[in-house]
Amino acid sequence: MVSTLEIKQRAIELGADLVGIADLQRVEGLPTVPQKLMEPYTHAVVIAVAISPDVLEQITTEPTPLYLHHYLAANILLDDINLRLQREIMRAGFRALAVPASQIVDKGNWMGHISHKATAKAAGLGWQGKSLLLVTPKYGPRVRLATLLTNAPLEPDSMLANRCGTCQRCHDACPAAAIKGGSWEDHPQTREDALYFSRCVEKVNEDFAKRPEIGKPICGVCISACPWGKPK
Ligand code: B12
Ligand code: SF4
Ligand code: SF4
Repeated sequence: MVSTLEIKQRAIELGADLVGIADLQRVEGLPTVPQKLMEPYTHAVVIAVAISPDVLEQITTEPTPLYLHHYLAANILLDDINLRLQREIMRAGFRALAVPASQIVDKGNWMGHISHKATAKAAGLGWQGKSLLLVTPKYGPRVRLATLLTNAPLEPDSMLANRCGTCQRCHDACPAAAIKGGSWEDHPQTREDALYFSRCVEKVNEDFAKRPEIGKPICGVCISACPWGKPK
């Protein structure tokens, strides 16, 4: 047997800063790759690794090489923790699938296997802000995320309400003017409801990823602008 408490403690011991459990019924209908990805599973364990505010404070209008390295290192840590949790859950006799932190598997539609933001919201780690990022009360959007799908009978956490309020800082800071600034209680119906999606895609792929010192579709400006989790 593997208990909810054991899984959570293990995730923190391995280096996660936050961990939550989602009942997958909460994200029924979420598009995934492949479409039936969630079918064998009932729950998601969602982990977050905090991004250093010191790294992000250097970002105002564009990504830095330091952020690039930090982003890559955080992805490795997330995948490592997730793989170890997967092995422990499987040893206890359950199915488990560690979804990669940052893999794009449908480049035409810009999708990973499953949206970690959607599972993290369902696991009570935070809300989806106007930037479309997952915003946590403690670290704001300064977290990277990963999801583990399982059929182990775990106890789900409660979800959090949206706390963006009248704030528009990510909207004002975006170098591509991609954030529409709309609000919703749970999640926007489509990415287009939140973003001029192609403007963000173009900025990160055609500008930032083409810079020799960056080379990846990263940005960080909407993360750095958010008041939640920002150093005082
Ligand atoms: C492809 C991708 C991109 C693409 C497309 C982004 C996008 N918004 O989809 C590009 C290259 C543009 C990109 C840019 C960025 N990315 Co990116 N990206 C991904 C990746 C690999 C897949 C995202 C995906 O599948 N989206 C699919 C769409 C459909 O989902 P969504 O964006 O979450 O939004 C919808 C759902 O969540 C939905 N929803 C929520 N609950 C429910 C429930 C139901 C039933 C339904 C139907 C829908 C629903 O509401 C939204 C509209 O439908 C993820 C890793 C992962 N596997 O999650 C990282 C990820 C989303 N990226 C991340 C980050 C940080 C960024 C950037 C800031 C760049 C950077 N690293 O500096 C920007 C931010 C852009 C933005 N404002 O959204 C982080 C976000 C962390 C956080 N705190 O939220 C992630 C989770 C990586 C990680 N491991 O942490 N990214
Ligand atoms: S990642 Fe950059 S370009 Fe995309 S929405 Fe955020 S601030 Fe704008
Ligand atoms: S910057 Fe403001 S509006 Fe944008 S996600 Fe953070 S709290 Fe929400």
